[in-house]
This record gives sequence, C-alpha cells and structure tokens, in this order.
Amino acid sequence: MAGNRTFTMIKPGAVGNGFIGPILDKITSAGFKIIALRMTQMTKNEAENFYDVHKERPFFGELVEFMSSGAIVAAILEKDNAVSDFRTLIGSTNPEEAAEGTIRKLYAESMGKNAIHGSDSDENAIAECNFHFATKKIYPQ
Ligand code: 3AN
Repeated sequence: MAGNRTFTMIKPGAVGNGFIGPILDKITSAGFKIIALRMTQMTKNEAENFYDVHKERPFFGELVEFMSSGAIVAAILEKDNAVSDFRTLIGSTNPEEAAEGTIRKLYAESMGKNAIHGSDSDENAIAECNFHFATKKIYPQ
C-alpha cells in the first residue's frame, strides 16, 4: 500500500525569489496537510549526506553547492498516495519539460535550480523526514 507521507524542500532559489508563500499555497490547495515545517540552511556536509545517492553523478558538486547556498524550507506532508501525488504536483526535474501548472513549471529557474524537492519513494520519504525532523517536531493532523 502506498504511504501517506512525503518530504519536501523549497530550494534556495525559490526561497530567495520570494516563492515560499505561493508554493505552500499550491501544496495545501492540492490537499496536502503540512505536519512539520522548518526554515533552515544546510551545511555543505549535510547537503552531501542528503544527496548521497547522487554522489557519482556529474552534477553532484553543483547540487551540493546550490542546496547549501541559502535557506530552504523543509516540510513533511500528509495525503493519501503522498509520494506519487506530490511528484505529479511538482512536475518533471527539468522545468522545460514540466507540465503546465506544476510547481517547477511556475517557479523553477533551471534543471539544477528547480524550486522544490519531492521524495521519490516511500522508503526515501521516511529517511528524508527523519534526516530533517525529530519525531517530536512532527504534528499529525
Ligand atoms: P528529482 O528531484 O526530480 O527527483 P533527481 O533525483 O534525478 O530529480 O535529481 C535530484 C536533483 O539533482 C534535482 N532536483 C536537480 O536539482 C538536480 N539535478 C538532476 N539532474 C540534473 C542535471 N542534469 N543537471 C543539474 N542538476 C540536476
């Protein structure tokens, strides 16, 4: 059965461009409940650990630099079928290929600076929620 939680981060570019409010509105308007929320800045080391699965990819250095370059907004979201429905809401990794109305189509600058992260599996969602939030900082609705 598909899980009901996913993890997201509004990335530094979108935070810097003033899109926290509009993006959170898109998320809640799509039926997701925010059950944990935190503005923070990842250290380079934390970004390397978070994106460890991508360490062999050519864009890893750029990704780590960007994700530790400014504030992010991390959140845990609850909804039936959360991982898959949230991936649909954010759109393709490359904003040029993202469907109209998706968060990346609306707010991403490029493939690297693509506005928002969404977990790609239930297993990764659990790991990513635990990476950013202590259990006592999660408030199931
Ligand atoms: P997604 O975030 O859509 O699941 P992944 O997991 O393939 O995409 O990549 C993780 C992150 O790495 C992306 N959100 C994006 O910021 C960055 N990224 C992926 N592919 C590229 C690329 N070809 N060039 C630059 N950055 C990339």
